[in-house]
Amino acid sequence: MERTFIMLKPDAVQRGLIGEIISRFERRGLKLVGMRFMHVPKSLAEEHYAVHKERPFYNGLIEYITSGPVVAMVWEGPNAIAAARSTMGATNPVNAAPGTIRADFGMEIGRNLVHGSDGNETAAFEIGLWFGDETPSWDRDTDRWILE
Ligand code: D4T
Repeated sequence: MERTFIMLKPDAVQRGLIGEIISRFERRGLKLVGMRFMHVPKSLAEEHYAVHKERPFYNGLIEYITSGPVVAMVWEGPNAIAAARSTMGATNPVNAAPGTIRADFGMEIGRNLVHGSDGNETAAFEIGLWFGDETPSWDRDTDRWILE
């Protein structure tokens, strides 16, 4: 089983798309194991996006992520990282495949609605950063109809 960190960014919250976006992960079969609705402190945003510190878009990105509440989540499933990223679509909505979250709701890379971990190491780092060890395991009764 794999876990991935997913965040609904402030534009998704402001536009009333929380339910719409979460339902896409849920109905696909990913299992929710952590969820927080919160304003992101600047220090947390800076740690989360530390790899982008030298990039020209960094300051705008920090401003955007801290501009309003977000929904931080952890989802679990086989290949959860890749499954979540394919549900989200390409980073830049203009390149995202139709039917993905970013194509269906987004226009520009700086307002791309959702974040998802891009690999195992990133997922472990991000889950630890946002949730510590507060991601409960639970048995889902429908698993045998979703996973072989
Ligand atoms: P996130 O991290 O938001 O899921 O996006 P990705 O993992 O798909 O993409 P990323 O790390 O390359 O970019 C992080 C974040 O920065 C914004 N961004 C990125 C931006 O505003 N302008 C840019 O030119 C790039 C490359 C969007 C996502």
